[in-house]
Amino acid sequence: MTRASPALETVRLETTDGFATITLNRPEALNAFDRAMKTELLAGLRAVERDRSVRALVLTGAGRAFCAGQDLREPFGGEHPTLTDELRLRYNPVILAISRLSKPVIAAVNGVAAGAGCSLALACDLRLAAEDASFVLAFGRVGLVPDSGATWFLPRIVGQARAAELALVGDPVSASDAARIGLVNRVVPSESLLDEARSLAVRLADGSPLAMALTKRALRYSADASLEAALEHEAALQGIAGRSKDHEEGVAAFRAKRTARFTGE
Ligand code: LHQ
Repeated sequence: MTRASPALETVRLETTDGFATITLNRPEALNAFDRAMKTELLAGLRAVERDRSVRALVLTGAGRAFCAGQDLREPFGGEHPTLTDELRLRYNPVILAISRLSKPVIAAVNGVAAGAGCSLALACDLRLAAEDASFVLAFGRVGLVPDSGATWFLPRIVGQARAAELALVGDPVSASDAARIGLVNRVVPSESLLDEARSLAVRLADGSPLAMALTKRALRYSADASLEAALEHEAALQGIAGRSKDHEEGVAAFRAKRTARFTGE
């Protein structure tokens, strides 16, 4: 059964088969971020974190774009927030909520991902791109610096040299080039993007929720850690995983040659 969350307008949140889909829903503005959409996206992410029946998340855009970044029609300065305030209050919490979400997040990039929309895709754990998707670090074109985590994620995903090229030159990257440089995990035909994302989400949702959460934590920790610290952190997390019912179930299923049924305990 599919459950939809009616309280949200600028994003859609649906839950089915153990995973949730959040769809950015301002197609007339290529899903550009206005204040309402940032607030509602954060609310949606928090709802996904709370819902124990949800074990993975797909993030996508309505219409022909994934997300065109900041809504450039929205005013800044004067009585309105500064860009610094906007980042601290609205964008950064969204990026942290995705990165800290205890469930894997798949960006199903259905079209252009520009500016903060590109940052949003970068913050996700996995990226599937439609053939006609593209990625634009559009910040420089409007006299801004990459934000919403782009300077942190990009070099870690594609390396310093490519990150510098994407951020400084700012040319659009096609889906096939994005796959070639490791910016996306896979390119799929546009008409099957959501089916592919959903079947990946179902596979992730069938895994151990505890192992998924701890794996995300370990990968995130290792990005800032020495090898020594990462080894110690892995050992500590493995202690937690090793005491879980999911580990017991995984081993029992292996021995019985059957599929494991994980509960997250
Ligand atoms: C838009 C937008 C948009 C509003 C298309 N806003 N309407 C910034 C400030 C504050 C705090 C924190 O961080 C940031 C970070 C950022 O995100 S800076 C980067 C902001 N984004 C951009 O600079 C991208 C601007 N958009 C574009 O370059 C193009 O629209 C792209 C390449 C995304 C798509 O091009 P096309 O496929 O040719 O579509 P289009 O340009 O014709 O746009 C279609 C409609 O969407 C159009 O509206 P209209 O009423 O004329 O049909 C655009 O005005 C609207 N739209 N992006 N960001």
